[in-house]
Amino acid sequence: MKINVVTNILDANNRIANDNRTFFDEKKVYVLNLMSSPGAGKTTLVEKTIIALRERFKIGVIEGDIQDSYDAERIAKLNIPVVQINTGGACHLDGNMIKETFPSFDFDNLDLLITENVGNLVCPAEFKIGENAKIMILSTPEGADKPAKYPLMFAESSVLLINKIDLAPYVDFDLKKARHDALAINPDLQIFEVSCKDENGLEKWFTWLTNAIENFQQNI
Ligand SMILES: Nc1nc2c(ncn2[C@@H]2O[C@H](COP(=O)(O)OP(=O)(O)OP(=O)(O)O)[C@@H](O)[C@H]2O)c(=O)[nH]1
Ligand SMILES: [Mg+2]
Repeated sequence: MKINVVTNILDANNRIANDNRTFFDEKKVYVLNLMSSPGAGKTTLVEKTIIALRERFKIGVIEGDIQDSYDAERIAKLNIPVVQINTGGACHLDGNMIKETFPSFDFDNLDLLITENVGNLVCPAEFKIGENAKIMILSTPEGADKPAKYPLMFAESSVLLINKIDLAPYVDFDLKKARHDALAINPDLQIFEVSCKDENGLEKWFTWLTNAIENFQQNI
C-alpha cells in the first residue's frame, strides 16, 4: 500500500499564500502582515495609520487573535471594513485563514489590506499569508536583546518599527544594540523609531507605506 505523506506543512501553506497573492495582485490590493509580541502596539499602529492615510487609500483590516474581538471593535470604531479571525489557540495566521475572509471584503474597493497577526515573536514569521511586506514592531520594554534571540522575524521583515520610544529611558532600552543586532540579521531592514502614543516618528512610516503602495499600484 502506498502511503502519501505531506512532508512539509509550510509547503502546503506557501501554495495557498501564493494563490492569495495572485488574487490580491488581480485586485491591486497591497497587503501588510503586521507582527510583534503581544502588546507591542500593533493595533495602536493600525489605528494611527488608518487615521493618517484614509483620505489617500481605501483601507481594510484583518485582526488575528487567539480569542475575542477587542481589536476588531477598535478598528470598527473608525468605520473601516474589518474581519476578526479567532485562531482558537493557533499562535499565527496562515494562508487558509486569510482566504476565508475573502467573501467579507469588497476588494474592488480596497487599496490596502492590513493584517494584524497574533501576538508572538516566533510562529507568524514562518507562515506566509499572501502579503507584499512583513512589518514588525519591537517595543522598548521588551528589551534590546530580542533581535539576537528571535532572529527569524527580523530576517523576514522589510520594516522594523521600534515602538514606545517614549518609554526607552525608563526601561533602559539599548537602542544602539537593538539596531546593530537587527541590521546584522537583515541589512536591508528599514528601521523607524516611533512612539505610537505621542506620534513621534510616525511620519516616516507613513511615507514609506505610501511609497510602497504607489509603487505597487504603478507596477502591477
Ligand atoms: N507608552 C506607550 N504606550 C503605547 C505605545 N504604543 C502602544 N502603547 C500601549 O501599549 C498597549 C498595547 O497596545 P496595542 O496596540 O493594543 O498592542 P498590540 O500589539 O495590538 O497587542 P495584542 O493585539 O494584544 O498583541 C496599549 O495600552 C497601548 O496604549 C507607545 O508608543 N508608548
Ligand atoms: Mg492588537
